[in-house]
Amino acid sequence: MTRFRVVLVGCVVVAFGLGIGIGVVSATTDTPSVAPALATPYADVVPAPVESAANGATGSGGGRFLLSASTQITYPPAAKGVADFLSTLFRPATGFTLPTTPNGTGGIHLALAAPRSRVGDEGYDLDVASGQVTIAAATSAGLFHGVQTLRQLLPPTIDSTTRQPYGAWPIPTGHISDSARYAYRGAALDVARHFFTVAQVERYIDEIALYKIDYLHLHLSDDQGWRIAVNGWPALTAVGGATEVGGGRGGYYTQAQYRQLVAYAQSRFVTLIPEIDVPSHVAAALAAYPQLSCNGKPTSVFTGINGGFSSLCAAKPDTYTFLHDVITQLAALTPGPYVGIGGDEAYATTAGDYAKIVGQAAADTRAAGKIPWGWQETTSLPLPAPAVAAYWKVGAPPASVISAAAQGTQMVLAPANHAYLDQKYNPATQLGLHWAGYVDVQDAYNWDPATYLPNVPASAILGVEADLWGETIVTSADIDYMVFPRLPALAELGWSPASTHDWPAFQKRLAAQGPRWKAAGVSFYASPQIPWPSATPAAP
Ligand code: TNX
Repeated sequence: MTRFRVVLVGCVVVAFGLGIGIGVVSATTDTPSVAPALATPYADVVPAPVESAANGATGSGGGRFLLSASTQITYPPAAKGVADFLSTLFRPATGFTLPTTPNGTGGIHLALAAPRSRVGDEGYDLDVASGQVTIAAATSAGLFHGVQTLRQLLPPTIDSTTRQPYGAWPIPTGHISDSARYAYRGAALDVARHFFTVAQVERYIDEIALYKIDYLHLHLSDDQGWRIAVNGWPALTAVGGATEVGGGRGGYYTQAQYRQLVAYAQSRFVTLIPEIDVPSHVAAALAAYPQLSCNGKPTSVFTGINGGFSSLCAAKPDTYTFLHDVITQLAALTPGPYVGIGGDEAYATTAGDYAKIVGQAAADTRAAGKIPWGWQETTSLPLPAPAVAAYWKVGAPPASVISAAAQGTQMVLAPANHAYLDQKYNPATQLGLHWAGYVDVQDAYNWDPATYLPNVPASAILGVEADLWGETIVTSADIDYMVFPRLPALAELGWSPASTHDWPAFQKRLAAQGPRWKAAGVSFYASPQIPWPSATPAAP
């Protein structure tokens, strides 16, 4: 490896031998060479930006910005959170904690300057010149998304979890202008079937934020577990939280821990949607409080994987006290607009009882100042607007979905045969289920949310959601394997304009993510549909 001398001048690293050296020497240090630049980073960004163009050579001798230990981040005070995030983002790989300076210019410059009329609430302009990187947006969320793009313009080893031997990291010069197609780009994590700790969920938030996902829907209750403490109902967690699929010890979040998750997600511009599932998928709650079932008989906890057999009792006043307490407390923990009330697969509930229970859950949600988020089955009522219904089934939409959408229900698209990340990739996949078929990355990518539901206007589509159900998912490595590479495909459907949709181009762009996941220790499925760089190991 070539070693050369780096001279630290105030806040600028000056590297002799690179043609950009000047200035007064304040300190010197032996530093290994510049990390190898990427050949086509602007063409490889996922999700695809609205517009992007490289405008410089990628080799040595110009056409690049060099990131080093003394690259300053300059920012408007309102974007301090983004500056702080960026300041330590590359520390594991580089050892750098980049200095931050409010109100300055130079270095990596964050600006709340781009007009909202052009980049929207979440878009940004990113300009890389050899002397300064500028990210401009109308909001801090836009700046944050610009930072996530900037990461992908750096070499893949910038995401390493271990220190790399480079003193400077090249970003080829160029420009990106970007904005979001849909406001809702969701991921769902099922913490009910198997419990995931606060640290595991935070890790997942970081993974989804890379691809500009902005909602994380947490499935907090199901037959196999109740995962959130509710004041006044201690057995929900003491009994219902102490189990999981297969009979493991389960777990739950205290309200303080849940608040910690909310704050962590907010720092990544991800909004949490807490979901409790009623009137079915409630065996854990019934094991804790038998009076919520119609026969009132004690039941033991459930550790299998079938669903839809349990039901709250529509005739019992306790049911409504329970719903009110749970929903009111979830709403109080939630800064975002939505609280999830479930509503799927209620095979043990009559249509009339379903309407009473789901109708009351929705009313409680609205009374607590939130918009009810339910599965597509809730369109049978339908819930009065504003309401969100998530389409998950395979096949043509039932009439209730079409009429609810016409009456103002906003649709989130999570069709299982494209968007369920718990479905196996192929018959050899060890993890996952396959009731919706096998879902490889091309299946995840090749559909258009705007035209997917016949007779539902594009204006009724709030966005897309990639759902990881947890029946077979036990570890963070399991999460990674099922989520990557499909989540970026769905994230791109949510973020990128339809005009960029192109499977051959996506195959190539996704391939460039492989070395990043490898560097970051993400155990992804190396689908044979993608031309991974040869250093990436083949799929098992
Ligand atoms: C269907 S999606 C379910 C979930 C399961 C999933 C497994 C939905 C609304 N209900 O309860 O976990 O399939 O793929």
